[in-house]
Amino acid sequence: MKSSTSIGDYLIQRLYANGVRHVFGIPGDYVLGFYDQLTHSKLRVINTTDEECAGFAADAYARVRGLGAVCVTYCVGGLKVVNPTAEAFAEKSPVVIISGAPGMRERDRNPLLHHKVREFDTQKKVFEELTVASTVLDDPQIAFAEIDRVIHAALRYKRPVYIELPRDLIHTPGIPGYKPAAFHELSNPQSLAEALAEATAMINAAKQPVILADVEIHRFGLQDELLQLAHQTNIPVAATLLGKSVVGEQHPFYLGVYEGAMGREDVRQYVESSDCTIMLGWFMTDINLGVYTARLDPARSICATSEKLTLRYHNYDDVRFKDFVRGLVRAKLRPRELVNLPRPQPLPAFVALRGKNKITVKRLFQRLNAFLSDNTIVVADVGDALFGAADLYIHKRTEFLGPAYYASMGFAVPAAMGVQFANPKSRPLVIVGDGAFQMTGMELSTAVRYNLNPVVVVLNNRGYGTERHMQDGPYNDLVPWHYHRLPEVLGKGRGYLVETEEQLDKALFAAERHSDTFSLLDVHLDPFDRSPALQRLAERLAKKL
Ligand SMILES: Cc1ncc(C[n+]2csc(CCOP(=O)(O)OP(=O)(O)O)c2C)c(N)n1
Ligand SMILES: [Mg+2]
Repeated sequence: MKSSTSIGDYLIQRLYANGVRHVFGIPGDYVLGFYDQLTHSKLRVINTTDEECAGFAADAYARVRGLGAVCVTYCVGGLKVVNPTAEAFAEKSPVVIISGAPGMRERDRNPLLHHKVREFDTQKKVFEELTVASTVLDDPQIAFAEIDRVIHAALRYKRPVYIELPRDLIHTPGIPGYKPAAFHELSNPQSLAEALAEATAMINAAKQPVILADVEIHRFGLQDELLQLAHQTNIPVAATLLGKSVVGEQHPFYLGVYEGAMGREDVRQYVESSDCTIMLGWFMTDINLGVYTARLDPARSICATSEKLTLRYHNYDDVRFKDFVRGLVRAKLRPRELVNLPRPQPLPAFVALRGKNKITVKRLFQRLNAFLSDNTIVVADVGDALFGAADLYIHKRTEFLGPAYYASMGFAVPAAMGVQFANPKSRPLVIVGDGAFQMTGMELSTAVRYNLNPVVVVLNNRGYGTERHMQDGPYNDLVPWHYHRLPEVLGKGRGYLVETEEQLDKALFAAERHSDTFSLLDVHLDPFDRSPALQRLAERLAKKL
C-alpha cells in the first residue's frame, strides 16, 4: 500500500477487495469529496432517485454478491436509509452504510450546521441500533484499522455496518505501511467434534431425517456444501420462504417450501412427521413458521445458525456455522433411499383462455411460472406478491429474493436495480403490489438511466389487498394510477395494460422479446382475489378457530 493512501482511498480499496463494484446513493455537500474519490476509483457510483431505494438496492446487491454499499449525505440522506438498514439487519444482509458528515474542524463550539438533528453524533447513535459495528473515521491513526474492523463485522455476522466520514479527513493519509488485518475465527475443536458426534448419532438413528435450509446457507455461501450433503445422504431438503432458492428446485431431494400451514400440505406433513429436523441457518420468524402454524419439536431438532448451535436441548458454544455444516458433509452419515417424497408440482402449463376471460391471481402466477428462465431472478415485494411467488418453480440457486421477515413494502423495484448490477447476466422479474409500487416504483428511473431491463408486474388490486382480508376500510384504497403509462413519463420502457388472460400472455411474450428495456405490466385484479398460498393459510387458520 502507498504510504500516502488517504482514508477515503483505503475505504474504497477494502470495499473493492471484498467484492464490491457498485455503490448506490445520492450525494450531498458533506459527502461530495468522497463521491469525487469514488468516481475516480474502480467502483461505480449508481445514482438512485431516493436514499431508501439506494438502501434496498444495496441490500439486494449484498444478497446476490456477498457485500453491498450505499453512500449518502449526513442525516437527510442517512436517516432515509434507516428502514432498509433495519431490513438488512433483520434479514441478515451485509451492507456498508457510508455517510458523509461535517468536518471535525467545523464542529468547534457546536454550531448549528445544516442537516444536524440534535448532536453531531445523533445519526451514528441511530445506526448503532441497526448495525453490528459502526465507526466515525475521525482519527487518521486508527482509521484504517477501524475500516477493517467494521467491514469484517459485516462479513462475519452478515449484517449491516455504519461508517461515517467527516468531510475534512477523507483526503488525510492513514498510517503509512499499514497492512490489512487478517481475521481468523476458529471453532473450538472439542466443541465442534462433540457437536458433530451427537449430530451424526441423532441423524443415523432417525427413520426420516429432513433438512430445513434457510437464509444463512445463502449468506455464508454454503450452497455447494448443502448440495453435497443432500447428494451423499439423500436426506431431503425443504427451504423456507426467506431461504427459497437456496438450492435449485429441480433436485430430486428437494421437497419445496416449508412454511407450516401456509405452505403445501404434503411438505408440512413430511417435515412435521420427521424424527430429526436438521435446521441449517434457520430463523424461527413468524413467516418461516407459517404465522405460528408450524409444529416442530425441539427435542427432535438440530438447530445450527451463526448465532447458536443447539442439538435437542444441548447448546454448543464456539462452533462456527460454516465448520458445523462442512463437518456434517464429512461425517459418516448413512445414505438413504429417495422414496415417496413430496415434490414441488410444476404449476400446470398455461394456455390462455381466449376472449374476455379476466385474469385471476392464481392464473397470473401460473403464467409467470412459464416466464421464468435460467437467468430470471424473481424479486417479490410484500403482500400477495410474496405469498403467490412462493409457489413459483425457481430454476437455479439465489434466484428468489423477497423481504420475507421484516416485510417492508417498497423493496422489490429498487432491489431489482441492485440485483442487475450484482449479476448483469440476470433479468429480474419484479412482482409487486400496487401499494408497494406507489412507494418506490419510480425507481424505474434508474433502469432508464443505466439501461436495465427488469420485467415489472404490478398486481393492481386497487389497494392494500392483504390487509383487506384482515380488516377492510377506506384506508386500504389507493388512487388508481395508470401504471402502464409510466414509460411515457420516464421516457423509456414498455407498458402493458392487462385485464384478460390473452393480454397477459401477449404482454409477457412481448416483454421477453423486447429485452432492450424494462417492461411494466399493469395487471388488473379483483380487489378480493388472492393467491392459493394466502387462500391455504386462511383455510387452515379457519379450521383452527
Ligand atoms: C413500509 C410498509 N408499510 C406498511 C406495511 C403494512 N402492510 C403490509 S401488507 C400491506 C398492503 C400491501 O399492499 P400492496 O402492495 O398493494 O399488495 P397487496 O396486499 O394488495 O397484494 C400493508 C400496507 C408494510 N408491510 N410496509
Ligand atoms: Mg394491492
